[in-house]
Amino acid sequence: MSGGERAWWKEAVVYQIYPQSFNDSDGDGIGDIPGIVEKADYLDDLGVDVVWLNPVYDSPHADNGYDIRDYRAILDEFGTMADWERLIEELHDRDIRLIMDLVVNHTSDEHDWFLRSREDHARAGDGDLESGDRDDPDADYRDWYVWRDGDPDDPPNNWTGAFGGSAWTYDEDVGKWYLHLFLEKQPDLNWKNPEVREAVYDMMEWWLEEGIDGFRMDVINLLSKPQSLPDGDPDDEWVGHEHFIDGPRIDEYLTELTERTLDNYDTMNVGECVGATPEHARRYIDGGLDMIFHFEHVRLDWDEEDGWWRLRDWDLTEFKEVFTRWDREVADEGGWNATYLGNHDQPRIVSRFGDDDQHRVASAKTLATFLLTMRGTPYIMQGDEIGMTNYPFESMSEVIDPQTAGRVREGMAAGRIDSFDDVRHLVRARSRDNARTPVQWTDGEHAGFTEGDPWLPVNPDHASVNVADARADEDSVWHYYRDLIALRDDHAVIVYGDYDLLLPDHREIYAYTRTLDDETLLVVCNFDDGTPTFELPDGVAFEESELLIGTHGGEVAAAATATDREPTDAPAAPERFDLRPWESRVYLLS
Ligand code: TEU
Repeated sequence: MSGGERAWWKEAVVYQIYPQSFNDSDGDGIGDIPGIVEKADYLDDLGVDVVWLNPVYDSPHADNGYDIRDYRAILDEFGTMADWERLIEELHDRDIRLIMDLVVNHTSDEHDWFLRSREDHARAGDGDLESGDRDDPDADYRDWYVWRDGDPDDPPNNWTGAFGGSAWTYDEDVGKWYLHLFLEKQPDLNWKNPEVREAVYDMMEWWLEEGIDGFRMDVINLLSKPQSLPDGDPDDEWVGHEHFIDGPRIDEYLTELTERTLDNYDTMNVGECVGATPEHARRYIDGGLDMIFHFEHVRLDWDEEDGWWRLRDWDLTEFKEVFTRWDREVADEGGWNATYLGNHDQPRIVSRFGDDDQHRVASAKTLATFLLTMRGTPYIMQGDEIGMTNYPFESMSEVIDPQTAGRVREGMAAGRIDSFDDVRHLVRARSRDNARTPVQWTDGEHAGFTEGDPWLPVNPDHASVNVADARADEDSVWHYYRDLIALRDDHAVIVYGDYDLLLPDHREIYAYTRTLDDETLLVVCNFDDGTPTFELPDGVAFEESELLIGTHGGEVAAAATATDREPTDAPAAPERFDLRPWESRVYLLS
């Protein structure tokens, strides 16, 4: 059968909730768990099957929760464990599953494990730090993180952190260096130490026993670092990545992790794998992951030479090539893909892949068409279901995201830029804060997100882009998402059908078929503001056709009359038709 074995997580539509920006229930300007509970019916109405919740754990929030201080506690601003229990109950009552973020490449430097690790080095005479009170004086946490001796002026190797600067910080009190592939406040755990792995599995087990339905695993392909810590190519944007991405023991760690925890439950998991290839994906899936997030399509607009620092013009044919290759090399080989266009680390999808100006609604719908009819489990970032756009950043004071702030600071220090004016276009195009601004519920004050001062400014376009208006308008992006989600439930071909690309060289149209048994889905998306004519290539045979859904409703432009663009109620003609700007259509052929 096509599409491999059936599984609920292949059929599911996942909705990503970034808690601090979703809905604030108590007026402190920060979204919270009771705020999500208030919107449980909203999620149910939209029809999503799974919620992926970004980190809600106790954390000093140096990296918005990806720096965890206590894996088994909820951050005060987000609520309590009782609130969380209420959330999972409300979701499960509506048949919506919940997956949590698993961040175990690193912890916060305020995590008890790291505090103990420092203390134990001190106790062993490695430094001047006083040993604190300990429940278990025999335990030894020295080897829980990646510590190295060395001269305070000379880090153990040339690796850099993902957000800039060296990947090493010298701890004066301990008299050693520790590794952090992200911020100084995010020390990397030492996965070579079996005690670390056991502690992680215990924690995962604890959440699984709480009833969660799986994990999204943060930078999971970075867990294994080579013992010798070799220098990386100094010219790379992330120096050392060839050593710590897909490191020497990664397969062993992933297999052990899934066998010891997830395999004993009915769960789904998705590994975030920066720098991954289809070959990596196949191995990780063999090792127990269900699917991975790769980064190829979200790197198309990075410059080959200057990376983040220059916007690259990309072509639709490259975009098609990426998705087609991943389908052929992963899904056709018995694996499974995760389809995403945006998330909390990426700009808004309509601003990046669509047209957030003149064709905001049509292009947001076309992106939805692709996202929800491609072979793979689709992930919707909160706010994309109403076509939220990038934020019009005007000054450095608005840039909170440590990645963007770090790069701009480094650029200034290196003399690459003089002022914000020199990077405004890059911040606007790339800042991770673009997708982190509060969800726009209404056209009212702070978009109805909070009664206080929002932690991140609300996008001024909430006057016209908001949930209340979108729900009241049958032609809105929101209704279109809802209809597409519902269609997936009715047509197995959308989930399990084989994918075949049509017109690979067409620069405006992304068209493909999905085939299961005697049904074929024909998806035609105009990814541009022109009005191309679609012609069905030879070889797609059918007797009957039905227009299942289209960005411009059931009405289609008059077939094959280039001059007449007036919508008509003429029957859908899949062999040849004109497309309006950013128009998409999905036909069922049988
Ligand atoms: O992201 C991994 C990652 O590589 C991002 O840091 C980066 O934003 C990406 O390359 C896009 O440019 C994960 C989390 O999703 C992110 O929010 C965390 O900051 C990071 O890990 C550290 O935990």
